[in-house]
Amino acid sequence: MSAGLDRTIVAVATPPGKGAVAIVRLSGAQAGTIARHLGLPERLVPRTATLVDVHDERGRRLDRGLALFFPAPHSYTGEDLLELHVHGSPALVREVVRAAIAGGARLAEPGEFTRRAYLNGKLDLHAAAAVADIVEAETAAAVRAAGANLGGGLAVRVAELRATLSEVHERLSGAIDFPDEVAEPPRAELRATIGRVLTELAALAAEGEVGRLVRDGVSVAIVGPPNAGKSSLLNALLGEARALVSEIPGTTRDTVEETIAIDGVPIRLIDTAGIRSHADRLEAAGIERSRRALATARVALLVIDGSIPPGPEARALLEATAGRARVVFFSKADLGRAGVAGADAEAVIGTSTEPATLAALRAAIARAGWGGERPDLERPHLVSAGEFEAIARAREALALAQATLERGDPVDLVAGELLRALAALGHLGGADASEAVLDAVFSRFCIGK
Ligand SMILES: Nc1nc2c(ncn2[C@@H]2O[C@H](COP(=O)(O)OP(=O)(O)OP(=O)(O)O)[C@@H](O)[C@H]2O)c(=O)[nH]1
Ligand SMILES: [Mg+2]
Repeated sequence: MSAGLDRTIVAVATPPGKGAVAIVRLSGAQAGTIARHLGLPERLVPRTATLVDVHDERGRRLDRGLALFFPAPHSYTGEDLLELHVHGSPALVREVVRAAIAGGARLAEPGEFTRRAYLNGKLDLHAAAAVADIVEAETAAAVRAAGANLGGGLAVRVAELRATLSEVHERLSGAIDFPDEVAEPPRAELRATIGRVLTELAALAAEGEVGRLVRDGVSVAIVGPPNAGKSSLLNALLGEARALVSEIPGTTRDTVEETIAIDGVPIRLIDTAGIRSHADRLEAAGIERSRRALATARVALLVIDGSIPPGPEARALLEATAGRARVVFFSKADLGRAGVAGADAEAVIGTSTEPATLAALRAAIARAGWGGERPDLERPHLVSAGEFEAIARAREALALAQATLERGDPVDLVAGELLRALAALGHLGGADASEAVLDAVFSRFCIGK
């Protein structure tokens, strides 16, 4: 996609549909020329809103709106950038874009504005990924997490670690190159320093995992025998009567999905058809979907009628989910507890209409999904797969360096591992990212961003 960087691009920056205002953006060296093509004044005062008439290529007035001109390099993309704020009509916006294309622009590809910003050194790859995250954020926590990544904070944290490792490497090199003049640094000290860096890297990886959680959310499959109260639970957690509930076993035929937030983590709840062996064809097809949801969800939320002794389906589900992240809920405690004997201590027993039961279930979902600690995302954290990989490689190299020091092997080997760790950390921020890596980051964007 690097081809065509010389062309000026145009796109609508606001979402499709009618609205008060729509923004059409142009970026590139011809932005000024194309502005005049659209009938805008010859000289727009930089970074100052100017009331203008926007015309099509044949000089017909399309709209009256605001123009904002940001000359290179002081713009989002680092190129000449023109924003036209026009009325939010899809038809009008199409005409403005068409006129800009007639004037020499080409339609931007998804994420191309931000890609140009990256290529022009306006933001690093980490911040670019955070831009996509903030647009896609579904909860307040996800917004805060992405916001923490917009600054260069991660680069600063990593630069400090690199500086520490570089210094250690330099001292080692001195001792290796001039063994007679430079004493080898004390091994205990080396191990302490590398240990500190390893701890920081482990923290970075752990915080990144939390970020991933807040961004991607956690899927929870609500499964159990028919009539156990699965749909009642979905409705109670949602706070609205979303799924049909009835006393007839086999009410839910298809999966029903809704999202709630627990501690800012988006939770995709999937209500499913009750699982039983004797079912008609339609119900059997629904049960097949239940099993698929159970297999692919991160957390299994088993709902079992606790007022009656568990049947074969309940026992089979308890056994099948024993080894994985799960929550067991014995429902209908208001009717009795004949079925809860032998339930493990983690199980929640109650009635889905009780607030205390719902609170216990939310806490149990948090524990099963992410260990239950309230995610703290105020610090910049890892975002892309490439960043996770780089940290993993650096940790691996440093762990080998530690092992070498402990064994008392020659420090040349340690120096080699330090270089590997330094190289891995150097990849963070995407300083020398390949086209494929750039494509992976920017393909997540929408057109106009
Ligand atoms: N007394 C009592 N009744 C409940 C409770 N939870 C659900 N029910 C009732 O149990 C019946 C079945 O509830 P549903 O939520 O439809 O059960 P389900 O597991 O979704 O059932 P299927 O979709 O058929 O698999 C309904 O009549 C509910 O009102 C509870 O905690 N206490
Ligand atoms: Mg149901």
